[in-house]
Amino acid sequence: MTKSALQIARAAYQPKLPKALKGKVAIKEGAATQSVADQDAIKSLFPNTYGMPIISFESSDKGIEVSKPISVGVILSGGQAPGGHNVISGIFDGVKKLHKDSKVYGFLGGPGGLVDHKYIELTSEIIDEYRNTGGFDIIGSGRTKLEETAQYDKGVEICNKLGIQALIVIGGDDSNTNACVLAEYYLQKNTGIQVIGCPKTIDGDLKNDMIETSFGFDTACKVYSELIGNIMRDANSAKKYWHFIKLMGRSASHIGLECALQTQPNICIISEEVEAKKQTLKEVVDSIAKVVATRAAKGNNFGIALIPEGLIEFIPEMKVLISELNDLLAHESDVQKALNGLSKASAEVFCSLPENIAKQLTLDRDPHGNVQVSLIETEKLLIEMVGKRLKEMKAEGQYTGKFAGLGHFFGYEGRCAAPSNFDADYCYSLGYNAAQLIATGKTGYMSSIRNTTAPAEQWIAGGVPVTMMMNMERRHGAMKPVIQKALVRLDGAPFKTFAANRDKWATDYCYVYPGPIQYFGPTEVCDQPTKTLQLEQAAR
Ligand code: FBP
Repeated sequence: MTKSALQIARAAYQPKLPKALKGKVAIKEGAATQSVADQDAIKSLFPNTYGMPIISFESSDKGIEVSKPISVGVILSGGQAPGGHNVISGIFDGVKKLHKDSKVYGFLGGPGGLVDHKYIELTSEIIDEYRNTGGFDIIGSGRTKLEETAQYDKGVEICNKLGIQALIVIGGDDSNTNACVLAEYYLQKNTGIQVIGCPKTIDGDLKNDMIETSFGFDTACKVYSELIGNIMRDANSAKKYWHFIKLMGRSASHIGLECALQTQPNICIISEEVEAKKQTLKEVVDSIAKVVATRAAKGNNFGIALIPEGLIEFIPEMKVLISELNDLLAHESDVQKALNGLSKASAEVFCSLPENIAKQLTLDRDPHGNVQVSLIETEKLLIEMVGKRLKEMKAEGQYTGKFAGLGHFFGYEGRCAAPSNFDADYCYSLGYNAAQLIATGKTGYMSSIRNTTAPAEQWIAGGVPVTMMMNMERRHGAMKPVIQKALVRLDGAPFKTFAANRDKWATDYCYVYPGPIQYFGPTEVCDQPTKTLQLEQAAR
């Protein structure tokens, strides 16, 4: 296979590990933990994996030793995120270091591979082909939801057949929730199979005190910010278009916020703020039109607006509509019949939407019952509605400019980029660390690497019980235990920094052009973590 010059050079990159993981590793256990909310409910659902201690690793001469080889099964779950291959190479190197005859199996096409017994053994030849590359193509990913005991039992069958003692699920909040359910079940059934999770998602919404960031967020945001910067230059050169750029991120607006901090656009909508202020769709449109008119008054009939993919679900009237549709469509596949069940208010909202957007809202849900927001063209909806509003303003004498809107959607462009140095190091460390969790017999834990704004050498390695991150939420019309999603905090440093600057960015010339990710060169160019992480850590 022909390789690019960068691919060849990048294959030789040796990801950095925290000092604690470099030599022999000793385990330190902290105090018992509890879930972030709904403690009684979570405890009763996870009697074996609730309350376990937080774990940290330290380098020590009397470190963990294993007497026999370790066999591990790896699953990539959900949307691609840069660095997945490095997690797997970290796992591989970690178990091989513990015992040279250890084996890593990869289940093909996501969690479905475990159930259908589709797998390959990952040899060093295969692993070496994928080090420091983007994508999940080493074994593929999928969104099959592991939620039935029959699926768990099929997993036991294949693990016993291959001698697998532990599964590592590399996934987002939903996949890690399922991994924890699996860990609990395997303990209850005395299968001897451990389950460890790794925090993945470009969306950045799987984070908390112990998980500082999900992998892939850093690289994806850098790719989008490069593209936004390029469009800013174009806009500022041609001075004739308003670019409405929708950015991936199923629910939370972390990606939009991070890209705004990196590029300083004229407008960036933060869904969580829209929800907190209970803004209607009309109010969101009015606020955008106001900035367009203010810029036009200064002769600037161009600009950049960042729109988070999940916005539509945070606008109160839309949220109610979508939640009703989710429940109705979970029980009724005939869309027309399902629509008849809408409340009067939601039916009115539904009818007021442009036909294409209304249709997009009724498309198939993902396996977790969520509406697939990446398929909803919010950027086009806003261009259309802002255009209409500006016409009204013109008629009222409040606007004299020209408005030509162009829509973009950046999502898939960033999910498989070659991981930045940060993600390459972070992912490799997460994987290597997961191997230590397995060697210490842990299950129901997520691999955790902290202190990530410091040089990698000083990162803190360990494990956090997944039950600690859980609360009860309504899913598919019923209350379920799930990892609490981390939305943008309006009292957090990243949002506050954005809010303090956005009025200036709206009207003045403040664009920043981050340029492409750099893999080789000075550390201030190549190794910077996201602004979100830097601001959050600085505020601690
Ligand atoms: P994960 O939560 O599984 O990491 O996926 C996130 C995501 O990239 C979202 O940003 C996006 O809405 C969704 O996946 C798209 O899903 P698909 O790849 O199935 O089109």
